Amino acid sequence: MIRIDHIESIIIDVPTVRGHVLSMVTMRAQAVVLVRMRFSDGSEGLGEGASIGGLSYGSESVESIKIAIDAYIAPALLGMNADGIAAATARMEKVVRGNPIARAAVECALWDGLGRRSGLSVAQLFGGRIHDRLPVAWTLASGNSQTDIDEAEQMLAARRHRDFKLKIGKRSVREDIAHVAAIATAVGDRGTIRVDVNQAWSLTDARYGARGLQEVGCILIEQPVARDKLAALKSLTDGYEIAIMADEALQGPADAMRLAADRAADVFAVKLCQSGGLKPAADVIAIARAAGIDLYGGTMLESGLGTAAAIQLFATVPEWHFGTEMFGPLLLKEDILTESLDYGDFSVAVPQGPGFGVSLDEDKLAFYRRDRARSVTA
Ligand code: MUC
Ligand code: MG
Repeated sequence: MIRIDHIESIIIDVPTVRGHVLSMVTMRAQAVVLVRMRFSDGSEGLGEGASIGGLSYGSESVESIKIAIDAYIAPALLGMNADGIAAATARMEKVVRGNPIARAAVECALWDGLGRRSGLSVAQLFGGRIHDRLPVAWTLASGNSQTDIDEAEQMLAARRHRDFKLKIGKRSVREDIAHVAAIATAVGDRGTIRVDVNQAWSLTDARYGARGLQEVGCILIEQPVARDKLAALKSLTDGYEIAIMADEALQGPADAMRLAADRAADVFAVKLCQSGGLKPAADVIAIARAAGIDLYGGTMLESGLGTAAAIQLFATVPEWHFGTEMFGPLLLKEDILTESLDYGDFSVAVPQGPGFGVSLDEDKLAFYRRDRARSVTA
Protein backbone atom coordinates (compact mmCIF):
# COMPACT_ATOMS: atom_id res chain seq x y z
CA MET A 1 0.00 0.00 0.00
CA ILE A 2 1.23 3.48 -0.84
CA ARG A 3 0.76 5.74 2.17
CA ILE A 4 0.11 9.46 2.54
CA ASP A 5 3.37 10.48 4.22
CA HIS A 6 3.37 14.27 4.33
CA ILE A 7 0.91 17.13 3.73
CA GLU A 8 2.24 20.67 3.46
CA SER A 9 0.11 23.80 2.97
CA ILE A 10 1.66 27.01 1.63
CA ILE A 11 0.01 30.42 1.34
CA ILE A 12 1.16 32.49 -1.62
CA ASP A 13 0.31 36.12 -2.41
CA VAL A 14 0.52 37.22 -6.04
CA PRO A 15 -0.31 40.79 -7.22
CA THR A 16 -3.08 41.14 -9.82
CA VAL A 17 -2.54 42.83 -13.19
CA ARG A 18 -4.96 45.62 -12.15
CA GLY A 19 -7.34 46.38 -9.32
CA HIS A 20 -10.28 43.95 -9.49
CA VAL A 21 -13.34 45.82 -8.17
CA LEU A 22 -16.04 43.55 -6.74
CA SER A 23 -19.18 44.69 -4.90
CA MET A 24 -17.62 43.82 -1.53
CA VAL A 25 -13.89 44.29 -2.04
CA THR A 26 -11.22 45.63 -4.41
CA MET A 27 -8.50 43.05 -4.98
CA ARG A 28 -4.92 44.10 -5.72
CA ALA A 29 -3.44 40.67 -5.03
CA GLN A 30 -4.75 37.15 -4.83
CA ALA A 31 -3.86 34.79 -1.99
CA VAL A 32 -4.21 31.03 -2.42
CA VAL A 33 -3.19 27.94 -0.46
CA LEU A 34 -1.13 25.33 -2.27
CA VAL A 35 -1.10 21.79 -0.93
CA ARG A 36 1.83 19.50 -1.56
CA MET A 37 1.27 15.90 -0.61
CA ARG A 38 4.09 13.36 -0.48
CA PHE A 39 3.49 9.63 -0.72
CA SER A 40 5.51 6.66 0.50
CA ASP A 41 6.58 5.60 -3.03
CA GLY A 42 8.19 9.03 -3.54
CA SER A 43 5.33 10.39 -5.68
CA GLU A 44 3.70 13.75 -5.08
CA GLY A 45 0.30 15.39 -5.54
CA LEU A 46 -0.60 19.08 -5.69
CA GLY A 47 -3.82 20.87 -4.83
CA GLU A 48 -5.03 24.44 -4.37
CA GLY A 49 -7.64 26.22 -2.29
CA ALA A 50 -8.58 29.84 -2.96
CA SER A 51 -11.02 32.41 -1.71
CA ILE A 52 -11.46 36.07 -2.56
CA GLY A 53 -10.85 39.22 -0.55
CA GLY A 54 -9.97 37.66 2.81
CA LEU A 55 -13.26 36.86 4.51
CA SER A 56 -15.33 39.35 2.52
CA TYR A 57 -16.47 36.82 -0.11
CA GLY A 58 -17.19 33.76 2.03
CA SER A 59 -16.59 32.08 5.35
CA GLU A 60 -13.09 30.74 4.58
CA SER A 61 -9.89 32.74 4.25
CA VAL A 62 -6.45 31.47 3.21
CA GLU A 63 -5.46 31.59 6.88
CA SER A 64 -8.45 29.48 7.97
CA ILE A 65 -7.88 27.07 5.06
CA LYS A 66 -4.27 26.57 6.13
CA ILE A 67 -5.17 26.01 9.78
CA ALA A 68 -7.94 23.55 8.87
CA ILE A 69 -5.46 21.55 6.78
CA ASP A 70 -2.50 21.68 9.19
CA ALA A 71 -4.34 21.15 12.45
CA TYR A 72 -7.21 18.86 11.47
CA ILE A 73 -7.05 17.32 7.98
CA ALA A 74 -3.35 16.40 7.76
CA PRO A 75 -3.21 14.52 11.11
CA ALA A 76 -6.36 12.56 10.14
CA LEU A 77 -5.05 11.51 6.71
CA LEU A 78 -1.38 10.74 7.38
CA GLY A 79 -0.69 7.01 6.97
CA MET A 80 -3.87 6.38 4.96
CA ASN A 81 -3.86 4.61 1.59
CA ALA A 82 -2.91 7.23 -1.02
CA ASP A 83 -4.99 5.51 -3.71
CA GLY A 84 -8.09 5.33 -1.51
CA ILE A 85 -9.49 8.74 -2.29
CA ALA A 86 -13.05 7.81 -1.31
CA ALA A 87 -11.91 6.62 2.13
CA ALA A 88 -9.65 9.65 2.66
CA THR A 89 -12.47 12.00 1.65
CA ALA A 90 -14.90 10.25 3.98
CA ARG A 91 -12.39 10.64 6.84
CA MET A 92 -11.96 14.31 5.98
CA GLU A 93 -15.73 14.89 5.99
CA LYS A 94 -15.89 13.31 9.44
CA VAL A 95 -13.14 15.39 11.05
CA VAL A 96 -13.97 18.69 9.32
CA ARG A 97 -17.51 20.03 8.92
CA GLY A 98 -17.97 22.83 6.41
CA ASN A 99 -14.67 24.30 5.21
CA PRO A 100 -15.18 23.08 1.61
CA ILE A 101 -12.19 25.02 0.28
CA ALA A 102 -9.74 23.40 2.70
CA ARG A 103 -11.17 19.96 1.87
CA ALA A 104 -11.05 20.72 -1.86
CA ALA A 105 -7.37 21.64 -1.75
CA VAL A 106 -6.50 18.31 -0.12
CA GLU A 107 -8.87 16.21 -2.24
CA CYS A 108 -7.38 17.72 -5.41
CA ALA A 109 -3.86 16.78 -4.27
CA LEU A 110 -5.02 13.17 -3.83
CA TRP A 111 -6.40 13.06 -7.40
CA ASP A 112 -3.27 14.69 -8.83
CA GLY A 113 -1.15 12.15 -6.96
CA LEU A 114 -3.22 9.20 -8.20
CA GLY A 115 -3.04 10.54 -11.76
CA ARG A 116 0.73 11.02 -11.62
CA ARG A 117 1.31 7.54 -10.18
CA SER A 118 -0.92 5.84 -12.73
CA GLY A 119 0.27 7.94 -15.68
CA LEU A 120 -3.31 9.12 -16.33
CA SER A 121 -4.66 12.65 -16.48
CA VAL A 122 -7.38 13.57 -13.97
CA ALA A 123 -9.73 13.94 -16.97
CA GLN A 124 -9.04 10.26 -17.72
CA LEU A 125 -9.74 9.33 -14.09
CA PHE A 126 -13.12 11.10 -14.46
CA GLY A 127 -14.05 9.23 -17.63
CA GLY A 128 -11.95 10.90 -20.30
CA ARG A 129 -11.94 14.28 -21.97
CA ILE A 130 -14.69 15.24 -24.39
CA HIS A 131 -13.13 18.64 -25.17
CA ASP A 132 -9.54 19.58 -26.02
CA ARG A 133 -10.24 23.25 -25.34
CA LEU A 134 -12.81 25.13 -23.25
CA PRO A 135 -14.20 28.63 -23.90
CA VAL A 136 -12.95 31.24 -21.40
CA ALA A 137 -14.78 34.41 -20.35
CA TRP A 138 -12.95 37.43 -18.89
CA THR A 139 -14.10 39.63 -16.02
CA LEU A 140 -14.16 43.38 -16.64
CA ALA A 141 -13.84 44.93 -13.19
CA SER A 142 -11.57 47.98 -13.35
CA GLY A 143 -14.28 50.11 -11.76
CA ASN A 144 -14.45 52.43 -14.81
CA SER A 145 -16.68 51.95 -17.90
CA GLN A 146 -14.24 53.36 -20.46
CA THR A 147 -11.30 51.36 -19.05
CA ASP A 148 -13.48 48.23 -19.24
CA ILE A 149 -14.43 49.00 -22.86
CA ASP A 150 -10.75 49.49 -23.77
CA GLU A 151 -9.90 46.20 -22.05
CA ALA A 152 -12.71 44.38 -23.90
CA GLU A 153 -11.40 45.78 -27.20
CA GLN A 154 -7.90 44.48 -26.39
CA MET A 155 -9.25 41.03 -25.54
CA LEU A 156 -11.32 40.87 -28.73
CA ALA A 157 -8.41 42.04 -30.89
CA ALA A 158 -6.08 39.45 -29.32
CA ARG A 159 -8.83 36.78 -29.74
CA ARG A 160 -8.33 35.98 -26.05
CA HIS A 161 -11.92 36.50 -24.78
CA ARG A 162 -15.28 37.42 -26.26
CA ASP A 163 -17.52 36.60 -23.30
CA PHE A 164 -17.37 39.31 -20.64
CA LYS A 165 -18.51 39.15 -17.02
CA LEU A 166 -18.97 42.59 -15.45
CA LYS A 167 -18.68 42.99 -11.71
CA ILE A 168 -21.46 45.23 -10.46
CA GLY A 169 -23.37 45.90 -7.23
CA LYS A 170 -21.12 48.55 -5.73
CA ARG A 171 -22.88 51.52 -7.32
CA SER A 172 -26.62 52.22 -7.55
CA VAL A 173 -28.64 49.86 -9.75
CA ARG A 174 -29.37 52.72 -12.16
CA GLU A 175 -25.64 53.53 -12.53
CA ASP A 176 -24.81 49.86 -12.97
CA ILE A 177 -27.37 49.44 -15.76
CA ALA A 178 -25.85 52.46 -17.56
CA HIS A 179 -22.35 50.93 -17.12
CA VAL A 180 -23.48 47.57 -18.52
CA ALA A 181 -25.35 49.26 -21.39
CA ALA A 182 -22.23 51.22 -22.40
CA ILE A 183 -20.08 48.07 -22.52
CA ALA A 184 -22.80 45.97 -24.22
CA THR A 185 -23.17 48.65 -26.92
CA ALA A 186 -19.40 48.80 -27.48
CA VAL A 187 -19.04 45.00 -27.69
CA GLY A 188 -22.19 44.56 -29.83
CA ASP A 189 -22.57 41.16 -31.43
CA ARG A 190 -18.83 40.41 -31.19
CA GLY A 191 -19.33 38.88 -27.75
CA THR A 192 -21.65 38.32 -24.79
CA ILE A 193 -22.19 40.31 -21.60
CA ARG A 194 -22.98 38.86 -18.20
CA VAL A 195 -22.90 40.41 -14.70
CA ASP A 196 -21.94 39.23 -11.24
CA VAL A 197 -23.58 41.14 -8.36
CA ASN A 198 -21.88 39.10 -5.62
CA GLN A 199 -25.02 39.19 -3.41
CA ALA A 200 -25.22 42.99 -3.24
CA TRP A 201 -28.89 43.49 -4.19
CA SER A 202 -32.12 43.34 -2.24
CA LEU A 203 -34.97 41.65 -4.09
CA THR A 204 -36.43 45.04 -5.06
CA ASP A 205 -33.06 46.19 -6.42
CA ALA A 206 -32.76 42.89 -8.25
CA ARG A 207 -36.18 43.18 -9.91
CA TYR A 208 -35.32 46.62 -11.23
CA GLY A 209 -31.85 45.39 -12.22
CA ALA A 210 -33.11 42.26 -14.00
CA ARG A 211 -35.57 44.25 -16.09
CA GLY A 212 -32.96 46.88 -17.00
CA LEU A 213 -30.17 44.42 -17.72
CA GLN A 214 -32.18 42.21 -20.01
CA GLU A 215 -33.27 45.30 -21.94
CA VAL A 216 -29.63 46.28 -22.60
CA GLY A 217 -28.75 42.80 -23.89
CA CYS A 218 -27.06 41.26 -20.85
CA ILE A 219 -27.63 37.48 -20.94
CA LEU A 220 -27.07 36.39 -17.34
CA ILE A 221 -27.08 37.66 -13.74
CA GLU A 222 -24.85 35.85 -11.26
CA GLN A 223 -25.80 35.74 -7.57
CA PRO A 224 -27.90 38.94 -7.46
CA VAL A 225 -29.10 38.43 -3.86
CA ALA A 226 -27.66 37.10 -0.60
CA ARG A 227 -26.65 33.46 -0.72
CA ASP A 228 -29.32 32.31 1.75
CA LYS A 229 -32.21 34.15 0.03
CA LEU A 230 -33.33 31.20 -2.07
CA ALA A 231 -36.95 32.34 -2.37
CA ALA A 232 -35.75 35.67 -3.77
CA LEU A 233 -33.42 33.90 -6.20
CA LYS A 234 -36.30 31.69 -7.32
CA SER A 235 -38.67 34.61 -7.84
CA LEU A 236 -36.08 36.25 -10.14
CA THR A 237 -35.57 32.96 -12.00
CA ASP A 238 -39.32 32.64 -12.50
CA GLY A 239 -39.97 36.31 -13.19
CA TYR A 240 -37.51 37.28 -15.93
CA GLU A 241 -36.19 35.93 -19.22
CA ILE A 242 -32.57 36.79 -18.35
CA ALA A 243 -30.74 33.73 -16.94
CA ILE A 244 -30.17 33.73 -13.17
CA MET A 245 -27.06 31.92 -11.92
CA ALA A 246 -26.29 30.59 -8.43
CA ASP A 247 -22.70 31.09 -7.26
CA GLU A 248 -22.25 31.79 -3.53
CA ALA A 249 -25.57 29.95 -2.92
CA LEU A 250 -24.02 26.78 -4.31
CA GLN A 251 -21.65 25.24 -1.77
CA GLY A 252 -21.67 21.61 -2.84
CA PRO A 253 -24.09 18.81 -3.73
CA ALA A 254 -26.62 19.42 -0.91
CA ASP A 255 -27.11 23.04 -2.04
CA ALA A 256 -27.28 21.85 -5.64
CA MET A 257 -30.07 19.47 -4.67
CA ARG A 258 -32.01 22.21 -2.83
CA LEU A 259 -31.61 24.71 -5.68
CA ALA A 260 -32.57 22.08 -8.27
CA ALA A 261 -35.59 20.84 -6.29
CA ASP A 262 -36.94 24.42 -6.08
CA ARG A 263 -35.63 25.33 -9.55
CA ALA A 264 -34.33 28.45 -7.85
CA ALA A 265 -31.69 29.14 -10.55
CA ASP A 266 -31.37 28.65 -14.31
CA VAL A 267 -27.59 28.10 -14.21
CA PHE A 268 -25.05 26.70 -11.73
CA ALA A 269 -21.56 28.23 -11.42
CA VAL A 270 -19.59 25.06 -10.68
CA LYS A 271 -16.51 25.71 -8.55
CA LEU A 272 -14.16 23.04 -7.24
CA CYS A 273 -13.37 25.05 -4.12
CA GLN A 274 -16.95 25.80 -3.16
CA SER A 275 -18.02 22.22 -3.90
CA GLY A 276 -15.37 20.61 -1.68
CA GLY A 277 -13.24 19.13 -4.48
CA LEU A 278 -13.36 17.36 -7.82
CA LYS A 279 -15.72 14.52 -6.91
CA PRO A 280 -18.34 16.71 -5.17
CA ALA A 281 -18.08 19.17 -8.10
CA ALA A 282 -18.80 16.23 -10.42
CA ASP A 283 -21.83 15.46 -8.21
CA VAL A 284 -23.03 19.08 -8.52
CA ILE A 285 -22.69 18.76 -12.30
CA ALA A 286 -24.65 15.49 -12.28
CA ILE A 287 -27.49 17.08 -10.28
CA ALA A 288 -27.63 20.05 -12.66
CA ARG A 289 -27.70 17.81 -15.71
CA ALA A 290 -30.42 15.60 -14.25
CA ALA A 291 -32.51 18.66 -13.32
CA GLY A 292 -32.04 20.44 -16.66
CA ILE A 293 -30.09 23.32 -15.10
CA ASP A 294 -27.48 24.94 -17.35
CA LEU A 295 -23.78 24.87 -16.48
CA TYR A 296 -21.02 27.45 -16.17
CA GLY A 297 -17.44 26.61 -15.18
CA GLY A 298 -16.68 29.01 -12.32
CA THR A 299 -13.43 30.10 -10.68
CA MET A 300 -12.29 31.32 -7.27
CA LEU A 301 -9.47 33.06 -9.12
CA GLU A 302 -7.13 30.15 -8.57
CA SER A 303 -3.60 30.16 -9.92
CA GLY A 304 -2.63 27.92 -12.84
CA LEU A 305 -2.61 24.86 -10.60
CA GLY A 306 -6.20 25.09 -9.33
CA THR A 307 -7.33 26.26 -12.75
CA ALA A 308 -5.77 23.18 -14.39
CA ALA A 309 -7.55 20.97 -11.83
CA ALA A 310 -10.93 22.45 -12.80
CA ILE A 311 -10.17 22.25 -16.52
CA GLN A 312 -9.42 18.52 -16.18
CA LEU A 313 -12.89 17.89 -14.73
CA PHE A 314 -14.72 20.36 -16.97
CA ALA A 315 -13.20 18.70 -20.07
CA THR A 316 -15.22 15.55 -19.25
CA VAL A 317 -18.61 17.34 -19.25
CA PRO A 318 -20.57 17.32 -22.54
CA GLU A 319 -21.90 20.89 -22.46
CA TRP A 320 -20.99 24.15 -20.71
CA HIS A 321 -24.02 26.17 -21.76
CA PHE A 322 -22.54 29.50 -20.64
CA GLY A 323 -18.87 28.51 -21.09
CA THR A 324 -16.26 28.86 -18.36
CA GLU A 325 -14.20 31.58 -16.65
CA MET A 326 -10.95 29.64 -16.32
CA PHE A 327 -8.92 32.86 -16.51
CA GLY A 328 -7.50 32.96 -12.96
CA PRO A 329 -3.81 32.84 -13.94
CA LEU A 330 -4.33 35.69 -16.43
CA LEU A 331 -5.40 38.02 -13.62
CA LEU A 332 -2.12 37.39 -11.81
CA LYS A 333 1.01 39.40 -12.61
CA GLU A 334 2.87 36.13 -12.77
CA ASP A 335 1.73 32.53 -12.64
CA ILE A 336 3.54 29.86 -10.64
CA LEU A 337 3.65 27.05 -13.22
CA THR A 338 6.77 25.92 -15.10
CA GLU A 339 4.69 26.03 -18.26
CA SER A 340 1.72 28.40 -18.44
CA LEU A 341 -1.70 27.24 -19.57
CA ASP A 342 -2.29 27.66 -23.29
CA TYR A 343 -4.79 30.50 -23.84
CA GLY A 344 -5.87 31.62 -27.30
CA ASP A 345 -8.71 31.59 -29.79
CA PHE A 346 -11.12 32.56 -26.97
CA SER A 347 -10.33 29.33 -25.14
CA VAL A 348 -7.86 27.41 -23.00
CA ALA A 349 -6.32 24.04 -23.86
CA VAL A 350 -6.85 21.08 -21.54
CA PRO A 351 -3.34 20.32 -20.22
CA GLN A 352 -1.90 16.99 -21.35
CA GLY A 353 0.04 14.65 -19.11
CA PRO A 354 -0.55 12.79 -15.84
CA GLY A 355 -2.53 14.30 -12.97
CA PHE A 356 -3.47 17.90 -13.67
CA GLY A 357 -0.80 18.02 -16.40
CA VAL A 358 1.04 20.96 -14.81
CA SER A 359 3.99 21.48 -12.46
CA LEU A 360 5.03 24.21 -10.05
CA ASP A 361 7.93 26.55 -10.70
CA GLU A 362 9.84 26.16 -7.42
CA ASP A 363 11.62 29.54 -7.77
CA LYS A 364 8.34 31.39 -8.19
CA LEU A 365 6.81 29.44 -5.34
CA ALA A 366 9.76 30.41 -3.12
CA PHE A 367 9.35 34.05 -4.16
CA TYR A 368 5.60 34.37 -3.58
CA ARG A 369 5.19 32.26 -0.45
CA ARG A 370 3.92 34.34 2.45
CA ASP A 371 6.30 32.76 4.98
CA ARG A 372 9.28 33.77 2.84
CA ALA A 373 9.56 37.12 4.61
CA ARG A 374 9.62 35.34 7.96
CA SER A 375 12.19 32.75 6.91
CA VAL A 376 14.39 35.42 5.31
CA THR A 377 14.36 37.66 8.37
CA ALA A 378 14.53 34.81 10.91
C1 MUC B 1 -17.04 35.26 -8.34
O1 MUC B 1 -17.82 35.74 -7.55
O2 MUC B 1 -17.51 34.64 -9.28
C2 MUC B 1 -14.81 34.82 -10.38
C3 MUC B 1 -14.46 35.59 -11.42
C4 MUC B 1 -14.19 36.86 -10.93
O3 MUC B 1 -13.85 37.85 -11.54
O4 MUC B 1 -14.43 36.87 -9.60
C5 MUC B 1 -14.66 35.56 -9.18
C6 MUC B 1 -15.58 35.39 -8.07
MG1 MG C 1 -19.55 34.98 -8.66
